[in-house]
Amino acid sequence: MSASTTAPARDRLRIAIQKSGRLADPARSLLAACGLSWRQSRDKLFCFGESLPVDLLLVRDDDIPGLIADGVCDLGVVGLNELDEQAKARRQIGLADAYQPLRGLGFGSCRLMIAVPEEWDWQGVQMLQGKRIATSYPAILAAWLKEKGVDAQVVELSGSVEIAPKLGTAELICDLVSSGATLAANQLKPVETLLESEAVLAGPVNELDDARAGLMAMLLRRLDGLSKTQDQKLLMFSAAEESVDALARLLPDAEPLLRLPGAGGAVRLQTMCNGALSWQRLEELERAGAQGLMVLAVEKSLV
Ligand code: PRT
Ligand code: ZN
Repeated sequence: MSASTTAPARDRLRIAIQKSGRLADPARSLLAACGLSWRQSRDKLFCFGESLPVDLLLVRDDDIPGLIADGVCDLGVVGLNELDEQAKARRQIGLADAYQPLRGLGFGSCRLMIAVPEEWDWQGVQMLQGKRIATSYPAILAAWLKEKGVDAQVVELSGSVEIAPKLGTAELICDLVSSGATLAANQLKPVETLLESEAVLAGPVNELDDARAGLMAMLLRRLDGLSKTQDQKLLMFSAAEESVDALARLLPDAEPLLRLPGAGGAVRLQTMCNGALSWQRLEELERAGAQGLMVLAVEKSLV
């Protein structure tokens, strides 16, 4: 049953993040950039929200989907791999969906991949038929094998999956890969991608119906404001009136130039650009008559 139908009305939002590990620091920094701050409790598992009624629970990443499903937490920052695994495992035993990814957060990127011994001449998924595959993601792997029509044995391991072929517990593995160094160190090579993963903000499938709904909407809006401005730069310069058209032609990917009155007959101009503005590009603008060029990073926006 969902939290919204069982739990009493609450006026503080609770977010679960990883206590320590790859996602812990970036999750905390992102939430802080959304304007949240906390008073650290002595046991450090619960951080009381100071700037807003938004508290943090510091837990193992594996526990985050379950905490949302049980209504203990309203939101969580967790790898899509973990969320998807637990969602599929629930479905396999007939439980209804209890959480969903709300936003991709742009960190913790990795891929869930099939990796085989380097000496295998990879011919395609039919090579998996009848093999034993070691993984910590049995539900995702089972669903993928079914979709591919391959009958293979899933060997569930909670860690050190990459040494399973050497130990003889499986012929190949299905594990997370980021740089690929771990696979290479174990004489394995990646051959198939099951999932492209990143950290996500996960929330319940049912909407909240008390004060937390407003807090959640505000947090999502701030997150969107941050991700929208991530690559945006404000470009400012001044120029003589007769140079403005030529300068605008040099900025085809920017928003239309905004003109402001400048001193001594010059026009002050500004525009938003996406992505990097190289030194070369600024020098080109300068040769075309731009003066006092300034590039400013955009920190926040509410749109
Ligand atoms: O204690 P807790 O249970 O909270 O932490 P954990 O040990 O389960 O998780 P942690 O901190 O290792 O990972 C948290 C999340 O980070 C994962 O669920 C993924 O969403 C994400 N992530 C991103 C990764 C990786 N990259 C990653 N490379 N998680 C694990 N790895 C491991 C992978 O399993 C393999 O052992 O790193 C190794 C491969 O790395 P490369 O760079 O050698 O390819
Ligand atoms: Zn974990």
